[in-house]
Amino acid sequence: MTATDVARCDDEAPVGRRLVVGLGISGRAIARFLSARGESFVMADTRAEPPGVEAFRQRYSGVELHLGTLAALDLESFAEIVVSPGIDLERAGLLPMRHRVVGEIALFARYCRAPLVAITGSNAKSTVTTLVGEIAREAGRKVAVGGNLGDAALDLLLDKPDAELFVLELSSFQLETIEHLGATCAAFLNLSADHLDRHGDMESYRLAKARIFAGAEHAVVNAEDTATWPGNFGHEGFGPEEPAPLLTRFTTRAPAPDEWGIAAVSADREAWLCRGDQGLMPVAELRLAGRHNQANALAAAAIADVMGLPWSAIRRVLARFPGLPHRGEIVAERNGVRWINDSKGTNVGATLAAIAGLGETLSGRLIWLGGGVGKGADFSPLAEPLSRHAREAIVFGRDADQLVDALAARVPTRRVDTLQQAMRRAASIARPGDCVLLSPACASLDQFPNYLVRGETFREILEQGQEAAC
Ligand code: UMA
Ligand code: ADP
Repeated sequence: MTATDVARCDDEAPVGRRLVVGLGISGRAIARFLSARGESFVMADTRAEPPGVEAFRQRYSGVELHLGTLAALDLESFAEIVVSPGIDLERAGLLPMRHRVVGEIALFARYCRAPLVAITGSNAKSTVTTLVGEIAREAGRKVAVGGNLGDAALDLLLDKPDAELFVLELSSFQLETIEHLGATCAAFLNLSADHLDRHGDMESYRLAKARIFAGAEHAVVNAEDTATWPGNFGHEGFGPEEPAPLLTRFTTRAPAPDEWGIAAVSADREAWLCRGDQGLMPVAELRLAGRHNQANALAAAAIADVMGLPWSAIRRVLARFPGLPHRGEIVAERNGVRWINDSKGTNVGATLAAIAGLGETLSGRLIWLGGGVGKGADFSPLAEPLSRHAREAIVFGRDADQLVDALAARVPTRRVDTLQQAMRRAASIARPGDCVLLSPACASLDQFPNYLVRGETFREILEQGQEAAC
């Protein structure tokens, strides 16, 4: 960021002291960014003893720190309140101050001067974000990738000042507070139930995500999921005064002339990824498996194409990208039984995609491990595919009883307490050809710090052979 940029951006920033809420990854990035710019701020966290508080005190000894309810602060005295994504504005008592509330991503948008690709959706965000970043790198661009995965957006702005392109994964929590993002390309990949405990209902969740289109030049959306289309948001997603973005759609069916999709374009009728009738590459050359990953590859190709990245780079990356850890990752093959870690399957939509992808490939049956924090979701859509593919559903964690209620009438269902117990039960009933799938359809926070630790625990139990112990 140059001095000229800072001066230009300051026009948009309110004058006065700020309140920063949250001592997590985002809050620390906001504090670092404001400090680097010499801005004064007060730091707050609604928890009495948030993790990392001592490290913060040491690093920012001159910054006033407030812990506990925000009601104890004179909120009116702050020119701007910068919240972390985990903050529920209503619960934190910030709704009356809504006009002064922004998030980390609003600060990013205020100061970012390079083109931005912004990616949201209920599922596949990390996979598509990583693919687009890899394609840009392959094409020789200086690209910075982060947001809801990896580095916080504001850390990227400080640490990669020469980036020619930013690619950000954005969650509904990060988008909820956005008024104007101004992405060169905004992608909304899919919508299925998630975070309903925070957003209340599907429409509020969808509208939070739709803010990704505010000020966007191009939109990439899912042709098979009308909930992702910007035209469906009325004036809630972006203001009536802003022109609608140019639209590109992707589908796993045969594409319309300007869409990305899958069709037989070669003489031998082989299925290809294509844009209209122009073939990009045969589906068989994709390293990622499953129909859902074909959609992800098409979304990444569509975004890369919109950003002017060459097809040769797209092809090379799609042919070699093995997928991210904890997303349909085969971690062991034992006695003819495959063990798959899909710990990032944290909602029903993700788990349905994982089951559908695997169902095509199984010679035996599926043993499904799920449970944790359901975030207000309806688990009943899992019953039909599990009744077709599963030997047993083994459920654990806080919302296990809700899973039993949703599944037991159609699928043999066993309730246990922990992941390890679930794995022992799975090992005791698995037969050669079967697949044990950890794709919990739930967040992990009742029993693990996050989904990564849940996935690592699954792997460690297998590495130590503890799934077989009694
Ligand atoms: N919290 C409080 N009081 C506070 C501040 C936080 O109780 O004052 C609680 C929140 O309710 C939450 C936790 O602390 O339970 C963390 O919240 P946070 O906003 O401080 O989170 P960060 O550490 O800043 O991490 C966030 C994202 N997490 C959430 O949105 C919950 C991270 O995504 C993201 O990597 C990071 O910003 C940087 O952008 C993680 C995530 O789980 C992977 N995201 C959700 C998802 O993908 O489904 C949205
Ligand atoms: P996100 O960042 O949105 O959580 P990820 O790329 O990390 O997305 O994938 C999370 C999970 O979503 C995966 O473990 C997989 O089960 C599921 N998934 C991946 N792609 C899709 C898709 N296109 N549609 C539905 N579910 C998907």
